[in-house]
Amino acid sequence: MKVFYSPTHLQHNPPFEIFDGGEKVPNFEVPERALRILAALRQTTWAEILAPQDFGLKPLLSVHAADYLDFLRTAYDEWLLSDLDADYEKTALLPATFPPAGWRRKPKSLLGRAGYYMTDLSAPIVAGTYPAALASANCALTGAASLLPEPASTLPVSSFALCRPPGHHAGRANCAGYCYINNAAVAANWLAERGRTVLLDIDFHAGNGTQDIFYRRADVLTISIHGDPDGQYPYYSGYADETGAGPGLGFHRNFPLPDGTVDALYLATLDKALELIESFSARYLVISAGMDLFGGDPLGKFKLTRAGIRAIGQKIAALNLRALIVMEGGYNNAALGENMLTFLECFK
Ligand code: SP5
Ligand code: ZN
Repeated sequence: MKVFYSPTHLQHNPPFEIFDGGEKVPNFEVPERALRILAALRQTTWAEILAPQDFGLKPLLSVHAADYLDFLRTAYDEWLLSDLDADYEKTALLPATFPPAGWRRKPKSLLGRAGYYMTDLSAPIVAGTYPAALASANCALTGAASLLPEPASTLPVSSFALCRPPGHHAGRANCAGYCYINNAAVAANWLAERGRTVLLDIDFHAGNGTQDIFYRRADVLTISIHGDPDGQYPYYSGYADETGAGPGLGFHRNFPLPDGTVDALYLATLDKALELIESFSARYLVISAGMDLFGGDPLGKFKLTRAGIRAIGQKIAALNLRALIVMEGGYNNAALGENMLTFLECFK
């Protein structure tokens, strides 16, 4: 299996985040996450680890607003140059003021724009955020391109984009939840120009950025299975009655599940999602693969076992679609390499 990885992610290492409730903690989305998965892949005989190609900005601009990408590109340098009289080191840009829904003024000032584009306190912008986010998106795009051109064989083809930072909370014009550019959405949009595409999100957290991006589109079916957002991040979308809008009505589905969800309930829910995927008759499948569904994840509330992760992989792989697996969350670093290998082995 081809694996796309760029060491540029190491430049993105935000020092902290702030939890709901106000606790300031070391950022959970650390370089070690990708390094653990890379190390596990290097132990295998089947993973072919490759550098991504540079696809430029065009495929990103099909998914994200140009002004948002400009903000990501320039924000940290502006922060360093700003005359804000800070008596602390400007290691990370993070606003503390956000517009209520419907207030759409976009201030010219840096901190005004920061609150406009940054949705929560877990996605600070540091010196290396923009290059790392670009490299991450290029891993997803190169992975998507590796599913083409059609090989003579009819066997399914799968590849893995070892993306870091992750992407599924990034919307058309906002970062959030450790995510800056929505890697899976960029790849799914690119593939959708070449064939019917489904995006299935199994990260513990609702894929709210992906929902935002594709909500009015019928050409990409998006499905997310996740912890009930009424009690879990990202709180404000991911509910079962959100099924798309306008021409996209019926082409987004959410499957919220309760705290403590075990393998059996998860797999029964996955079966419903897979039925929807089969009736969509897709050619390409993008999987937002977050391993924070694993029992005991510090940011998740499910109780899935490793056997459960294998069963999820086997069921999805049995669709026999050309599949791009895109790394999202997963914060039990000691288990992350093995968990991801277990999932990927179902697709090789
Ligand atoms: C990509 C991804 O998985 N992003 C997840 C972002 C979640 N951020 C908020 C998590 C808050 C969890 N509350 C933790 C309580 C720890 N004791
Ligand atoms: Zn997550």
